[in-house]
Amino acid sequence: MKRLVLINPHPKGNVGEENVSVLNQMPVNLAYLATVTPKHWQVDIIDETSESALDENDEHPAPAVAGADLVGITSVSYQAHRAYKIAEACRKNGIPVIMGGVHTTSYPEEAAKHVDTVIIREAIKIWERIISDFENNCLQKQYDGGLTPLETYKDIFPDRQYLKKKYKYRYSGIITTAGCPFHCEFCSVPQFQGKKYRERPIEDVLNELESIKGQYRGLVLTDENFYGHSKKSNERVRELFKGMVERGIYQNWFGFTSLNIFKDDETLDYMVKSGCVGVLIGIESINEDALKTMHKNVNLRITIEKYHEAIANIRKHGIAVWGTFVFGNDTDTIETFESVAKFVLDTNIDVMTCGILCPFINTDLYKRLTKEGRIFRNNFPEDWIYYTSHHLTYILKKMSIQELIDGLELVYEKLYSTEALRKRFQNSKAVLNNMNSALFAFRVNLDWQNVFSHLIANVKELRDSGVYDAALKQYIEKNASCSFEQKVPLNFAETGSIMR
Ligand code: B12
Ligand code: SF4
Repeated sequence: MKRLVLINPHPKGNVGEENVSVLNQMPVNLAYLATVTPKHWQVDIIDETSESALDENDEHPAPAVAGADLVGITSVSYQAHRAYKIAEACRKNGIPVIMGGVHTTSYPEEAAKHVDTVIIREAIKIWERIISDFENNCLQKQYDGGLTPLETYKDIFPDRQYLKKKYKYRYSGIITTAGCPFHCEFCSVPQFQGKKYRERPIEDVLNELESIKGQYRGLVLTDENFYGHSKKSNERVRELFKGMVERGIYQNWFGFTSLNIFKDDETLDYMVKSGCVGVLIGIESINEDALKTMHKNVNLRITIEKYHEAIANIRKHGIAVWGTFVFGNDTDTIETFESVAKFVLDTNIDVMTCGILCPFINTDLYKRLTKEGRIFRNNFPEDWIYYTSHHLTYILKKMSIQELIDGLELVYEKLYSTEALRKRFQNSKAVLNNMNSALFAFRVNLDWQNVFSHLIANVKELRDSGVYDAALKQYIEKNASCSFEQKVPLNFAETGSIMR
């Protein structure tokens, strides 16, 4: 029997969302590939967040990988360098490597230098053919799986059992839609999942949910945004949650959505009845100019004035609001941090997590910052490890690196000190009136306390290394004669920022 090993790489020492217990869930993409692999193959999956794919010296394939006939690796950008290292070790041992996922889709040219075969976009429809090409010795250098009509997923459920048994995951994910018609400057989703919002038939989702009923402590809807695309799509999603209630599929879950769900009491009601404990909402910023630079139109449409009402209404239903924010926009100053912390405390958002703006490869943001010569973490592929939103990768515009650190520390102190967390938990308990949701929020906050302190440590490490100062100096010298540069203060060493 031929043996396939599928790998989810993890750069050693990275502390990110994978360290949040409710987010530490199985790689559903690899579980899908396992399902569609022909039955005469034996499939093993290695998740490097739990187990290394290389030996103790990080040089040769670990025993579980060594005997494979074929290796498949998934990767978002920050995993790419590790993925290439694993690929190199496998290929040296004569094992061909196929790589797919977000990073290869966004940057296939780079991946092609490190692996035998690169897969662009989604692999469900073409995986069988790829395996057959391998068996017939005619594996191609590149395949494009295109965007899968989600009806295709009918009766194709990811093989979760194998992973659950092997790593004892308590959380999993489920696809109900894919794609996004918006075009936020920093986001790579429309680029690789397409701009068309694709919806999976409700019956199909319900059948899958039923098949795993009671097996997971929590599920994440992996949709980038499950609500607010059109009246028709809102009706569909309402039917989905109603269907869960009617079929008695009670399951604690959370998903990503936009704030505009707040007006839809009926859907919120079905959500909580079906087991929803929280919604993660990309608030990103409470500054209209910052939202404009990000092209975050979905938020601009709601208007910032409405945020308070929107958050209060979602919470009234017993659903925790998890707001995500991004710092480091060109309009952000040291004052931004204080106002975000105040906003979180005023609105009593149950969970607040944040990141530093990240120019993911080939997004509009990446192109703009590259054109402006501001990206200094550009020694690829090594530097991909910094592309997590938990590192600073480009020169800030209106802040010094010290101001970024001070601002992040202020937010930490106001929202993440043990006393602040205790108070916020009391508020979640009282207002949500739903212990499941309040405990969910508290658990995320406790885990995020650790992740957030690592994020701050990352920026301090960058400051202390002198890399940022050197990049800033170089940037200023290079641009001394251009018009943008006229705004650069001569005393940049004092302010450490491009513009004041
Ligand atoms: C759910 C989700 C998560 C979950 C779960 C991730 C997981 N382990 O499953 C959580 C919340 C934990 C998470 C964490 C992070 N995420 Co995330 N996440 C998503 C989200 C919303 C959906 C991913 C998903 O499950 N899709 C469903 C699966 C089935 O599809 P898929 O992965 O694309 O796989 C298909 C193809 O790509 C291809 N394929 C994939 N791998 C392979 C491998 C082979 C061999 C082949 C042949 C094919 C193939 O075939 C698959 C089936 O068709 C995406 C955005 C999106 N809409 O895709 C962001 C996204 C992938 N995440 C992103 C990021 C940055 C992160 C974090 C780094 C954030 C952080 N600061 O820590 C962490 C990294 C954690 C980790 N180790 O992966 C970015 C990546 C951007 C980039 N260019 O690098 C995305 C695109 C979001 C964004 N807005 O930009 N994430
Ligand atoms: S951030 Fe959300 S709304 Fe914006 S393009 Fe990405 S997926 Fe769409």
